[in-house]
Amino acid sequence: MIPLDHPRYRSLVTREHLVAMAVRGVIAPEGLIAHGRGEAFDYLLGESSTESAHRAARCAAALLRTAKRPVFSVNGNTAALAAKEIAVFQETTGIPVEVNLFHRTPERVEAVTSWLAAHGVRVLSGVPERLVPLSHDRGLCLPSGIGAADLVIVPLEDGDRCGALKRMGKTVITIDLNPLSRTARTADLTIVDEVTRAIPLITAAWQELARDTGSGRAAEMVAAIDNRVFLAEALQAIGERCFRALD
Ligand code: PTJ
Repeated sequence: MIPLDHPRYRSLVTREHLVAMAVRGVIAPEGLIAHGRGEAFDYLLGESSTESAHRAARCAAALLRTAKRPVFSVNGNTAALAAKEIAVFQETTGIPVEVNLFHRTPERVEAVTSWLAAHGVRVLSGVPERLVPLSHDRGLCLPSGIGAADLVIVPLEDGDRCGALKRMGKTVITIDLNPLSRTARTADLTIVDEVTRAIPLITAAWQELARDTGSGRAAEMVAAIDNRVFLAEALQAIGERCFRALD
């Protein structure tokens, strides 16, 4: 039992939830380690969304609104942490959701899909094919989903898929607390923020842009995106917070 007055209450409750999700097979055991890395960066960022992350989320909404066939790619950690937020995002934007796993087994695909469905997410189904040129199972995707997408959101993932998707001509948005990760540096746009905070920011920005229909604002925002600026701002935020902690 975690006491309510524990200074790290939220973090401990999340950890407990993720352990339960690992027992159910929604997240891989390795996902617990990935969460720990994310927590460390979130600690350094102050565990709240920076002004820079808010701007990046608005750019993500602009990219999504100008895309022709965007798809939201969901892995075990993202599903376990943010199923509710993904359901609201999908309800608002109508963007399809596909499950894509690194530690892929039929049982885990089913566990992640059921968990998402239980929270109201409509998950794409079909027979996956190895369409993304990778030697591991993240290369498997649905021809009508990620296979046909012009833009893919790949939260919480560090590896080679982002580069492979870009070489296929797709635009990639990621959500990653580590501004130095390979994926964060390779993506067209990185929101350096915690996934449960970042997804609602994108949803809200989508709604805000919807009120601007016809103004061409989304296209202007897309043209101005410079991902290196967002990464540099995140590193600066981390640095400033570290120095303030010493005062
Ligand atoms: O479910 P699977 O089989 O597809 O596997 C998922 C994991 C997460 C195990 C797999 O994608 C993996 O190993 O990821 P990495 O390489 O550890 O990368 C995860 C990235 O997400 C790291 O850069 C972390 O800092 C970051 N991260 C971790 N937790 C969060 C996060 N970013 C945003 N929000 C989080 N809650």
